[in-house]
Amino acid sequence: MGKSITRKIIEAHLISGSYNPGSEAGIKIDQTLTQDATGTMAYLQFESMNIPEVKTDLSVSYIDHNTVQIGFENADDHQYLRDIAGKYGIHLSRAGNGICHQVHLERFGMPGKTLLGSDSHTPTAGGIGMLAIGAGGLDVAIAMGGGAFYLTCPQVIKINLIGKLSPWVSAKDIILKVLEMFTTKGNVGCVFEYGGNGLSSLTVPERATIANMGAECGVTTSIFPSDEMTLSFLESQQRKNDWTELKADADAEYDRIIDIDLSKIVPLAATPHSPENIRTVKDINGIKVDQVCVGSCTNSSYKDLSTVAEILRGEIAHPDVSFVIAPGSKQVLENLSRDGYLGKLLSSGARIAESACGFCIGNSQSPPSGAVSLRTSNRNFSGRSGTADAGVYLVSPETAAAAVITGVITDPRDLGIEYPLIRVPERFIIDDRMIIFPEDIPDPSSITVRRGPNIGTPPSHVPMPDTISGEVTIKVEDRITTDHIMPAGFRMKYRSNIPKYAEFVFEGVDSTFHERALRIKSGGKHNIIVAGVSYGQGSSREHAAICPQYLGVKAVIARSFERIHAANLINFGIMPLTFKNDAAYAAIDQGDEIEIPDIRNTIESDKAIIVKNKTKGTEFEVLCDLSDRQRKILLAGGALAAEK
Ligand code: MIC
Ligand code: SF4
Repeated sequence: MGKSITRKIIEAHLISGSYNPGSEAGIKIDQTLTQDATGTMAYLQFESMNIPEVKTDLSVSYIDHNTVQIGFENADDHQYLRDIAGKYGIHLSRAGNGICHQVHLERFGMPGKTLLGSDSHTPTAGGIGMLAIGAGGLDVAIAMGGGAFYLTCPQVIKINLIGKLSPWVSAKDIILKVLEMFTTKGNVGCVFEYGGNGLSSLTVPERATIANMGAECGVTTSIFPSDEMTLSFLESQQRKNDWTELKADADAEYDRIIDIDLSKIVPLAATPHSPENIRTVKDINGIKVDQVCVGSCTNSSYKDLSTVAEILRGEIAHPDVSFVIAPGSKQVLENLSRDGYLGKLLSSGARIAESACGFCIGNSQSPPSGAVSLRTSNRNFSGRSGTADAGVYLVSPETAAAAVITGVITDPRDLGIEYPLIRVPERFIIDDRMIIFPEDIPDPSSITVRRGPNIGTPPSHVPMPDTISGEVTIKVEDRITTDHIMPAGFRMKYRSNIPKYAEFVFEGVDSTFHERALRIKSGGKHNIIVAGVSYGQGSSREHAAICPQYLGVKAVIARSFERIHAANLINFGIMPLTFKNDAAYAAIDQGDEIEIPDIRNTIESDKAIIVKNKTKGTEFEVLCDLSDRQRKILLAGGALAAEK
């Protein structure tokens, strides 16, 4: 039997284990990326490993998330990241150079290589044929130190894209279709591998849009072949030598194969408050729109923004619509400017935001109370925009542009104009001077790392106790995202200061959590979180594990977990336990006193884990499928402690 692309790359990078879906394998990581919001913690942990220089082929530190700089905190972080990069042989992409995933695609991504990034949308680089995986900062730090990245060897789902998209339908609509089919739950441990004749009309940035939002389905990653399209993208980036062909064998084996007929896809939208709430744009036609934001790592390419410019043709934004654009990179912005599109967008009243995450993570451009915001980004969880009661709809650039004109949700095919065909330049203006290369640093060892008052210390680790004994501090529903656990937006400036950031755990869900957790901890007891299906959806932020750990959380019992969050919990010594059935979840309440006896022994001997509910006088069994490596980490109280 032939091999999938996924299998070929994993096998070529195996350090431990074998290609055996469902079991743990360790792979070599060629490239890493971090961004500032997860990077400071990743580098604090990297520093504590005492390794003189990164051991990857390439590691890039991007400054793109927290660029608002209200107060000293973000600026302190940037300074710290700059010094760390210089000292340890890391490339630094300065604030203003663009969003990590867009810049990585343009300047560094290479087909066939592995990329590990401390951001859940790292799979964007799957658009160029990389095996690109999102992880917590500690896993990335370990990879920078030359350690393996451990993943559950995935099941590979082949998605054949057949035929051609109709005018006014674009890559965003394809991935919204995929989300409609797969939802945000139940895809942990899978990879989406794309193929089919429809690929011949999909450029690399379009493929990247699709790979980017595979993250919303919860898959390990998404990957495309490397073909002529990939070559011409790399040529446009003056990087043709980075190209290699990459394709699945004709008789490759897959766990599941599905076909999507591109010609049947219509403009779609993810409606509030989940990327899986898919409706056709026609179905929601006419809803009044207050804000339109075009940008984010999903849809901020040259083609995305020039298409919007051409649809608007200088028409001024509807008086009730605030229209914001955030080009994905300095390169995109410069080329839009050269080719006249920036001027067109300006004359349509676009508010030009920095080439950064900005509105997507809710640290700027929050919509008014109760507003409807149409965005080309990838997540519409409640509150993520910075406005608790705003409704965010995720749409294509075409659908976004239509609403800028009409002021209401509009199927762009109803605009009655011809679909603009954009000619993407064969050569972009390339200017890498906003990247500080390791070669630019004359004497790395002489660098003294500046640590402003916002830079804390790496998290400490407490070994697993003999018995977990405490209280259910909070019981939450299904699909709790890391945005619910650890809010970003204007709280994100505390990413490098754990005691401060921990004050905001579950802020939007139950603002008394922090206080109650501290009370339980100071009473010598453990905090236990009880949750529903798909706990920890969304981002890779390990703070959603570190801050609870700081508050004394020792176990999360959920109906199911998302991959990155479960790995982060283990990395910080928190047991991720799964209910065997829904009845057990239903029978437990917030405030119940819980005991998990003899837990060290149980972990070591792989025995069944029994949870005693002392309040209810009942007991039930939970599941925890651990590798030997994970057992060691949990016993030590965390991955760094286990390494020592
Ligand atoms: C996100 O889109 O939620 C983020 C902000 O990029 C996160 C990373 C973070 O929380 O810093 C992600 O996707 O991993
Ligand atoms: Fe940035 Fe948004 Fe992309 Fe996250 S999803 S990396 S916040 S643009």
